[in-house]
Amino acid sequence: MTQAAVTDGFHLVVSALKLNGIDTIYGVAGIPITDLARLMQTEGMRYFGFRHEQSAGHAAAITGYLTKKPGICLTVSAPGFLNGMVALANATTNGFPMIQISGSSDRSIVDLQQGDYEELDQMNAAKPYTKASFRVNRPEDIGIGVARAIRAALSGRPGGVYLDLTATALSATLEGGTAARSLVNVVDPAPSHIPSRESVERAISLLTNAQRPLIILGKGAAYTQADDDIRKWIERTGSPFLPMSMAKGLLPDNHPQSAAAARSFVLREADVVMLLGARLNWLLAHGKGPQWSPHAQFVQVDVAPAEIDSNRPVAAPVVADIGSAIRCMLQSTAPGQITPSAGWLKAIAEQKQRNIERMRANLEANPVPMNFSSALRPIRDVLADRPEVYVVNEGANTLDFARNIIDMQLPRKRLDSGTWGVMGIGMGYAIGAAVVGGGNPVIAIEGDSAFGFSGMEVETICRYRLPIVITVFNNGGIYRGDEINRSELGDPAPTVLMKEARYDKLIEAFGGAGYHVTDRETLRRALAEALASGKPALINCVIDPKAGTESGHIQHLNPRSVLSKSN
Ligand code: ADP
Ligand code: TZD
Ligand code: MG
Repeated sequence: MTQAAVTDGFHLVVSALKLNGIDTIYGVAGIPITDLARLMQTEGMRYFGFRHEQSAGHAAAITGYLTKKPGICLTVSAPGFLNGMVALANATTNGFPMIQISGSSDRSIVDLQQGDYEELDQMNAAKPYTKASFRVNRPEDIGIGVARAIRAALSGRPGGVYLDLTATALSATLEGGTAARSLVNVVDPAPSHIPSRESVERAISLLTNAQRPLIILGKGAAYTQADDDIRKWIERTGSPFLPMSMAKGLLPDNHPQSAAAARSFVLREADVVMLLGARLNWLLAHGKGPQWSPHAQFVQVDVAPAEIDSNRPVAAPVVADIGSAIRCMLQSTAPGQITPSAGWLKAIAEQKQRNIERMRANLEANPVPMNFSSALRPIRDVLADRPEVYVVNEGANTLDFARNIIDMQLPRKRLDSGTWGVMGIGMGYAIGAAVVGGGNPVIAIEGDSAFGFSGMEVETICRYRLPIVITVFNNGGIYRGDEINRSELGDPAPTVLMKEARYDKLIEAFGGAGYHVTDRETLRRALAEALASGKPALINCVIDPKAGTESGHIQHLNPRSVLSKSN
């Protein structure tokens, strides 16, 4: 920081962030942070102004995931703060490092509930949804407040942190020398966690004795950026692996050891399962039930000690950061020491072949109107030659089909609804990836319902001229567009959306390229043209309203009334 005779809270926030290598901010301006956003730009930071704080927050969260530096979302008080909170809570749930910074109203009035402009006790409201929640009341504490937020977001299991900046602290002045001394350069904010030798030996011994090992890669493994060592480890063990959705591409989906096309089979039959940065939550049926062998034993590598034994007993916990753990394991395992049985590998290969044949038939079909598989076919083909493109994906059927059909070849290119299965990440993640993703383009594959949650950010995409192509899978509804209307008042059924909606017109309003496609070949051409242009585009893909299933692949989680006439 250049030492002025006197400075203020606004300047201190900017200096504290810059000192720690943070140069990108997403937010919505207003009292009391408008001048902060302005100052960020004049001080050389990139500030991206959104239409809704939730999308700004999602952009920040995915920035954290992709860069391993906390993504920053800047909001106004009370309602702006709350709008951002879904994204901050989602970041915490997914383990993405993010800091939401919100301005707050006069504390003396807020605390006595005397009805200030945008009054809310934000720090306490944020606590249940964050890793940590701090408030800065004095300008001289801004440096340490930012430092605590950065360390809390990045260390251990990463997550969302809330940092409350009172209007008073922002506008207060401070003598230049005192201000400079108050700033903190955070040293080693995410220190390595080296595993204990015993834990590594226990894990290796279990894997060495396994007949039917399986390695499950989660987004914790993708986040770590230990890509080469993880690949070496998988190849050294010769074990089949399954990527969770955001870990797709950590090793390419066409890697011979990938068991993705035999998922149910390997989950049911594996005798030793190594979890690498993946939780045994609902996405893995909690490790229980008919999907799993009751005799399977687990190795779990995770930086969060309390994650171990969360759903099933873990025989070999390795509490460590994945990079360090894998390095130790590679050092302690000779080539050929861990060898899956030949029968196991053969059975998986056969199972894979059967499923690949079945999928091929679906991908060859060319129905009119398009269904999910046939619309994904041209996207799959285009992406096969463009591995650097980011894929953002949300919806129900649109998510399930795309996850299975779109192969990923590079790590951290697939960004999706994640642990909560949340709708609304679409445009925020797409913008974040376009901003920090090295200039690579983004294809957002969106259900028509999912798109609606953040659709207004199309204006943001056009304003910043980002290379984002949005494909809206328009089946006229949540899950399906053909629900029979049972209302005697003539209201549309709960899952129905407008079938004739022309989402392509939306982007045209802001100068982007709109396409309306009803068949596979037109979609292929539109996508190629849009990607080649490097400009914002939206392709409205008309999908058969009857093509999907209610709740997609998670129907078993959807309670149905046993008494209702509708069943
Ligand atoms: P997925 O949804 O892909 O299965 P999860 O989000 O459920 O993945 O699990 C990710 C796990 O990875 C979390 O338990 C988290 O604590 C862990 N994790 C995140 N970063 C690291 C890291 N650097 N080293 C070890 N574990 C990590
Ligand atoms: N609200 C939020 C924030 N997250 C959610 N997951 C939901 C509501 C419930 N929900 C789903 O779980 S998927 C979905 C909703 C509303 C949308 C599915 O419709 P879609 O996809 O058009 O996006 P498909 O292709 O029609 O299935
Ligand atoms: Mg839909």
